[in-house]
Amino acid sequence: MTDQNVTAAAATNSPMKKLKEGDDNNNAVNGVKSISSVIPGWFSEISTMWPGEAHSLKVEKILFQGKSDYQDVMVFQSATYGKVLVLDGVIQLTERDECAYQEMITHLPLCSIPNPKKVLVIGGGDGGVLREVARHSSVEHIDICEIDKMVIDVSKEHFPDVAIGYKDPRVTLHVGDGVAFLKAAQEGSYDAVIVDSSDPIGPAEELFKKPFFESVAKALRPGGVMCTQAESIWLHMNIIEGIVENCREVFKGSVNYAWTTVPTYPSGVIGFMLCSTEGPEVDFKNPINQIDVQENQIKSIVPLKFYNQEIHAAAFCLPSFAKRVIESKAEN
Ligand code: 4ZY
Repeated sequence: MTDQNVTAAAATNSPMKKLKEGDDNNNAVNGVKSISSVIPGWFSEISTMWPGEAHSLKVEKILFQGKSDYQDVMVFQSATYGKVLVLDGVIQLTERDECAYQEMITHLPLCSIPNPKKVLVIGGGDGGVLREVARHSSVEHIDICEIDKMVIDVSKEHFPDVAIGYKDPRVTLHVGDGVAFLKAAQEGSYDAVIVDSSDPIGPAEELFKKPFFESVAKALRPGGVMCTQAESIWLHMNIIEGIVENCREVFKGSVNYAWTTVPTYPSGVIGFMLCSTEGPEVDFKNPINQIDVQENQIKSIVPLKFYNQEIHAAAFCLPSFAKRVIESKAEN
């Protein structure tokens, strides 16, 4: 049984009994500290990507469990974060805090360039990034390439306020491999590429490698921008170091790291790598666009919950330990 199976099993109403009424995570039972993943009714996120720790959410009801061609897919109703989407045992979004990720990964790049018109989203099958791109009235066309149709279908059914992004008439959906899609993309054709990947184990592994970044750079116009999910400064400095190194070699414009807080992601934070190609200079730290709230093409879209101009600028302030590593790698 893998770690992931253990976590999924823990969320079911399994016959495992609560060890003793009143026992909780921190209480020793028979001299042994209880393990959160075996407490019935709780989902614990256990992975080799964050050894020795696991964030847990109380499960009210499992709403969907399936196996796609690529991964295990689960949706559950949590006690305190709304509905939760889990892929291969890893939380991808919760209704309560998804705004912090989707808004930041989208508006950090799109508010940094004048009049973005053509945008490509790689991954992001839940539709949340599409919802955010749709707030930009300058955008004329949005391609999305998501490999897993089950993620799209499950999101449309269980997360309508996230998947609402698919309703925008500017969106064209491509179900397939993002790496292949980018290789075939017309050179210089996109103003922005947003890579909403999961962790670099499983289907998303290639999205962290140099050849992928080379394809992104080729598909962007001069002075075009990429924003990619870039893990946690608390857990993954080695991965981040590699991403920064690759991006510095590939992207000849700006290369910056930003981060945000997402309470249900491992360590409670997640980062973004922001890069631009050679051409008109991009100053990611000083946004030039405001989001045009009046011109949403999707009428029922909710107002921004997280992003604003101050938080945009603040996202690039790094703690010293991360700054040392990232700035040394990001130097020309
Ligand atoms: N798709 C965003 C995401 C990335 C990493 C993790 C969770 C969600 N762990």
